Amino acid sequence: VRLLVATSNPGKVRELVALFADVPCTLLSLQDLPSPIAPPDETGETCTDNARLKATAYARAAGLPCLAEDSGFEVAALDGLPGVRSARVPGADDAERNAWVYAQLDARGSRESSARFVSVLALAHSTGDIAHVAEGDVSGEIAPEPRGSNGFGYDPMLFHPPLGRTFAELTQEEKADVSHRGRAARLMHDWIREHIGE
Ligand code: ITT
Repeated sequence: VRLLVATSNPGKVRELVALFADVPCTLLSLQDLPSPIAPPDETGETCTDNARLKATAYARAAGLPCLAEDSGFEVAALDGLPGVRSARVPGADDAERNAWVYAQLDARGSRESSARFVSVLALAHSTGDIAHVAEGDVSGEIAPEPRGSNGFGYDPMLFHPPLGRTFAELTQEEKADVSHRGRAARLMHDWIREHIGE
């Protein structure tokens, strides 16, 4: 069975391919397809809506079973923003988007806040029908300054108290053990192994 890991974000591709390395499927990424697929508009109001919508759209377009993910970074002091809009924060790169979130906190007078990452993985059959959805999250504290250069996105901003480092200071394996994506992936992985034969 071929399974399309449908995300345009290279950081997500890297982590998902490692997390699903031993499912009984041949993993393909969007770059492996013979012709490009236009990304669907993420019109959902929740990460779950958008994960389902992306899995369905990419599965239909490719004619392959498809795994898609919608994730977000929720800052408590910003009432959960940027949340489902995490990829649409203004900025040319991750550093600028991190700076934008810090600027929102500074405008409130303090960088102190709890925050969390959320991941929703959706698996669609090649018809586009949703087979399974799995969620994971991880909570931490906003780091006083961005720290670390591993990972991607908002990883430098989220301090993980149990390991005493930000997510961008963890190795990919350490991050996978504790992250939102690792948690969601392990649930999805179990489901795939039960439902998809060799
Ligand atoms: P696809 O829709 O093509 O999968 P995307 O980057 O647009 O790619 P999302 O819509 O799910 O994906 O956006 C989630 C954003 O949240 C993402 O762009 C990152 O900025 C951030 N994010 C997600 N997972 C993260 C992680 O593990 N560490 C840091 N930031 C993360």
